[in-house]
Amino acid sequence: MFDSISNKFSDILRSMSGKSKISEKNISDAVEDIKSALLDADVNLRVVRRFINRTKEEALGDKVLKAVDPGQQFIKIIYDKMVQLLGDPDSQKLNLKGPDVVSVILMMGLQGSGKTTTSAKLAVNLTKQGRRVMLAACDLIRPAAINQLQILGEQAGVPVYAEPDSKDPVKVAQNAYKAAKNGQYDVLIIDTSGRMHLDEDMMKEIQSINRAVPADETLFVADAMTGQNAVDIAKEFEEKVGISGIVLTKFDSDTRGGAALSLREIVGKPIKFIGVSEKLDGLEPFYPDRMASRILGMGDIVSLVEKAQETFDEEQALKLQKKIAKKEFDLQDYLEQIENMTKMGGIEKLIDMLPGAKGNISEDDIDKKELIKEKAIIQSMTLTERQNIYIIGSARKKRIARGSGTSVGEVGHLLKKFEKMRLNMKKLAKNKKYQEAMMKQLGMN
Ligand SMILES: Nc1nc2c(ncn2[C@@H]2O[C@H](COP(=O)(O)OP(=O)(O)OP(=O)(O)O)[C@@H](O)[C@H]2O)c(=O)[nH]1
Ligand SMILES: [Mg+2]
Repeated sequence: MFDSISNKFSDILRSMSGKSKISEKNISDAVEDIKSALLDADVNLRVVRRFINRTKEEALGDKVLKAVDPGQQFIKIIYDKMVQLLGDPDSQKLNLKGPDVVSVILMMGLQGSGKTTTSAKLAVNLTKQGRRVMLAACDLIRPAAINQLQILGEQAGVPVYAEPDSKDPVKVAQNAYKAAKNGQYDVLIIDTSGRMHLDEDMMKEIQSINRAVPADETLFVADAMTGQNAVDIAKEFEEKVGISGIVLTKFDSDTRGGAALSLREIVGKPIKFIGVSEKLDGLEPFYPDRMASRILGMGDIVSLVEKAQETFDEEQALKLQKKIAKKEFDLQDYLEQIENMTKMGGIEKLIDMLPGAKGNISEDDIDKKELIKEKAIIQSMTLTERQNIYIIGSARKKRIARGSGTSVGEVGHLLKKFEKMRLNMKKLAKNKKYQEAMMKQLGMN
């Protein structure tokens, strides 16, 4: 799977990871290579453009150019953007009602995309989660369709509702829903017919079924090998019926990756599952981060990315240490640290890395709610006030409290706390052990 695009990405990223210095030209060249790799993989042009713009903007910033290990930072950006392109980490969950009501999953997609197989796979999956599942055979177009679902249902160990003589899939869906309700099933998966190409009858049929038996999940099933063709089809389904999630099948075959990389961005709906074999256990939840690692062709990408984050944090910590050493740490720096909090790891991680700071900066100092309030207070100060808290008298305190929606007492509290913290930091900076550790890190001994 993804062999071609993976090899290309892996080559590009490896060539960058070896570099200790990276120029703007290096980055532009690498981004161009990435662009052509994506186009070769049949990724939708709009998606390619957006991906490239997002990446280039960030990659050309200081975070890469001025980093100690620019190659790693570059790889991290590509990885992060790739994960973002593929979806949110929690998006693969199905939205089903509680177990005492019937939830409906409607399968839709072109002929041969894998709707029937995926219906049975989902049945197995949900049964394992303790759900009571029923399948509904609403493909009345292809003669063997009902029989196929019945065989799969038997393998999956779930009942199949079918009316072999009916010509009306909407009626069958309604009756299936009643049967599911009466039989106390809690999930009804409706298999529908596919056509070679999109046609109006097909859309009308699906719309009517969805109107008669409103679905909790409308899953668009697409063959991963169809490339960006799948995008136009998906858009049509999204417009006419509404898609709640995407299933990409046949990931076990050699797909170039176009559909996987285009669908989420264009349709704006999450990929929830991927089909990885013809067998009934061949359905996996879709994890954007794992897929990104696969596409980028680097088994070790996650550890590389973590390391890049660490290096970045270390650089930040180093800057902070220099300020503390020079006793220049002010409220403006403190505000920046608070803003770091919103990023993962944030200040806790920085504090961890300042030798001896843990224990001297108490847990109390990193109470998140408190920090949000503090941020508002500092933001209501002028830059001069932030740099020199001693000019803040009672009139200024009043103004700051009003501006930040806090009280004069709270402003005073922050100032006192900050003074204490800075005093501790100064003490720390005088501490011999700390100095030695810091000198070593700053490369000054
Ligand atoms: N290798 C592989 N084959 C799959 C996968 N999903 C489906 N298939 C195969 O693809 C073919 C078509 O699958 P179906 O489930 O019948 O597709 P469908 O969308 O129901 O097709 P129609 O009912 O004709 O519209 C079958 O041979 C399946 O075994 C998959 O994830 N991997
Ligand atoms: Mg089918």
